[in-house]
Amino acid sequence: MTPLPAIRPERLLDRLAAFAAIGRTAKGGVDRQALTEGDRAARALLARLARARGFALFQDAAANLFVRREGADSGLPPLLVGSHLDTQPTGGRFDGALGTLAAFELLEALEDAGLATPRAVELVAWTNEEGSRFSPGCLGSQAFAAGRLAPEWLEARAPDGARLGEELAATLAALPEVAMRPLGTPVAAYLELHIEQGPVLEREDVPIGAVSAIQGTRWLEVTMEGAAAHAGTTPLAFRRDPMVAAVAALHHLQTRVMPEDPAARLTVGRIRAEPGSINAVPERVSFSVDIRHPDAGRLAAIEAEVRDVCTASATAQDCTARVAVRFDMAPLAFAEEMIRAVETAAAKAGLASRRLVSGAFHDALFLARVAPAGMIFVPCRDGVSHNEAEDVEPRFSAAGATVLLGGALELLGL
Ligand code: HGY
Ligand code: MN
Ligand code: MN
Ligand code: MN
Repeated sequence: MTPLPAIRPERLLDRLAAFAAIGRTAKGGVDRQALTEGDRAARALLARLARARGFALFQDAAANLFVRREGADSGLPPLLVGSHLDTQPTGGRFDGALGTLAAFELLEALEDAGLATPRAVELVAWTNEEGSRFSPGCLGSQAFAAGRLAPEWLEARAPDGARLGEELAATLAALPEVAMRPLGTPVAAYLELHIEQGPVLEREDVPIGAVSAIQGTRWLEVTMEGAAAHAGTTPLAFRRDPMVAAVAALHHLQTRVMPEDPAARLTVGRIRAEPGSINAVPERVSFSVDIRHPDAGRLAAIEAEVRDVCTASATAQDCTARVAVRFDMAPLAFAEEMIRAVETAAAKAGLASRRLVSGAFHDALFLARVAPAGMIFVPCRDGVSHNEAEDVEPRFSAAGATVLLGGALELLGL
């Protein structure tokens, strides 16, 4: 009887440390933004580790990177496990990396045990989950689910001016020996381990979250336009100042939306004035609005409120306002059998679990469009994420990887 595979926690922690060193920031976080040299270095390390274990490697036109351990019937769609390697500009060591490296640990545990699985098991590292360098987020998993890379995405520009098309080509070219495969190959099921990025599990001292749903997300880009003018000579009555309009709109949004609806999340993370000169009234002010809500109707209502407030604030300053939707993901409920597979795996490992809704979006949102998808959460310290102080206790990293392996065995019927 082949012994059941087991996670080797110290090996997982070593891998996490090795990847955390790629793009490490002075404060001990990670800056490994999508399609940068750091992202390419992390992909190269994963490819090296995979080749050393004899796993097959593939990538697709969206630069999603796959590591495949063959199964008894190579014609069957694989079980897919994974997450992302790209990070926020001041990101943490675990957001994305934990799920990706726990998936690699899963493949190694299967290999160490010599366990023949009925179908292949594949790890995936999705391209540009974060969306902070290039919009939209979840670009790789969206392209995979749609079976196509939207041409307009290739024109996306990073704050440093880089064009996504070139960065994508450079990333593909950085792994020339990795075989290409079509976008959107069939998948039997998808399972992702991720840190909760919120306070619930830690506060309740529960090691495993069986994610029941993911709330909706909508990203808006607001552009207010007025007239550039001299800071010293232009009296108030002659000004058409988009900064005054933007500040009025932001004040309304920040003092009304979340206080009036505790389930709503509204974040303005980026604001830019052009030409950005200290002694010129700006011609243009643009800012980002990240809206989250578990209810699709409320998400739409908040977008409408943003539009109304921005138009009114701009008009009051004899300016104009444009609001573009950059990213739009409806709330998603995971299938009951996938939530149960996570709960069963946790119970078999003797770990307490509880269901919860994800406040963050994830690649699993798009995988759920093409296959049964599920997510496992583990606690992160103080619920902090998208912050260099992000931290996870080693016991929770091991617990998450154990449940990922257990969930995979459940889904494989083993
Ligand atoms: O923004 C998000 O929800 C994800 O963490 N990138
Ligand atoms: Mn993430
Ligand atoms: Mn993130
Ligand atoms: Mn994610």
